Amino acid sequence: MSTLLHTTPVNDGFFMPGEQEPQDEIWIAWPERTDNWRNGAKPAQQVFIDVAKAIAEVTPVTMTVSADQYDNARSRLPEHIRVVEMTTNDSWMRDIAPSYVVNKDGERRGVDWEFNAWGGLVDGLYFPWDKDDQVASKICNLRGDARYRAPIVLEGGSIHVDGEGTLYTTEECLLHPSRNPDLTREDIEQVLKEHLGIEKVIWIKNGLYNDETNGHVDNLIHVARPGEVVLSWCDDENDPQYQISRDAYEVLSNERDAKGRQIKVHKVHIPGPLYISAEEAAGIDSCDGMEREAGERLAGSYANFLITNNRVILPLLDPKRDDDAKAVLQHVFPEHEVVGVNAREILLGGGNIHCITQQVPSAH
Ligand code: KQY
Repeated sequence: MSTLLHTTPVNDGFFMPGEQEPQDEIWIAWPERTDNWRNGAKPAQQVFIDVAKAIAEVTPVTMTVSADQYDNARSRLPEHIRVVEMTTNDSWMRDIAPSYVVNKDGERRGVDWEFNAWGGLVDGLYFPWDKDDQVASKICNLRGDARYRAPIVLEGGSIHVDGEGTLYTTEECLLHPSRNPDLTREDIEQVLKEHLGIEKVIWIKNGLYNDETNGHVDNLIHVARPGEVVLSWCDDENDPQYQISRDAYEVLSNERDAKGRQIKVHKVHIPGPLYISAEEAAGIDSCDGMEREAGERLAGSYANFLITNNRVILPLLDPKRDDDAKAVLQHVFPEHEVVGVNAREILLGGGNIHCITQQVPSAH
């Protein structure tokens, strides 16, 4: 049973730790909707299994799955991965699971944001999204964690925190008219401060080119640790990503974080550019909200990795670029094992490994 709290995390002494901190568990949701995942979602399911197995070697994994797919998921996942029945509208745990906050006394609570499928009736990707919006509360309930219902629309993939007072986000997403049109930048900062215990917000202008989430920050950058960020880069002046990455670099290198540090930026070149093939597009059912036409540019990024305990789970997306990306990350995380998973099938659904996972930090 989970208690709904009517105070705020910051008033209660809670803050969100960075992803580089120790974790107790990772949550993932089994993919099945055929207007997002091609060929009956079978190829995506295999990749979700690969990701879950790579994580489960260092961190316990719970997979949620619909009643219809329960037997399939249970039989295809190894026993040590917990499978629980839960209805969702799709499979983006980063955006629908709670953002966990902890305090100095070893307690942990969930922050449950309002979810509107990346834009609601303005430019959301699907309707309805009510089951996704219930996921954070259901996870808190199953785990027995107390929960705060935050008063704004927000997805976990639209923020990165360093756990020492700094939050990174994009103007493109958090100030988009489809999220919280009645709130100013200052109002949003205030809610973030109250709910995540942060002191400073670093606003990057835009997210990755053609990202259907309205520019989630987790597809453009990744916070490696306080004061160090991995940034998606592009060397081709004719690629629309070129200027987006340079603008982000400009902001990151001129800002100081909450503790006054200069931010060290590690550049990782984007894969591709990558596009949906005719064969891939033909395997996806038509949908009103999501563009899945042959030739559509995919928002591919190596920054969309997951840090989980002593591992980094990296999406492999392009044989011409994968090795370089892996080398950059191994350099940024010398103490971690960087494990690559072929992740094009997740990318076809509009996100990547960071987007399909949500961590429960250890509390001590
Ligand atoms: O956290 C993310 N960047 C989620 C991607 C969602 C894509 C929906 N099709």
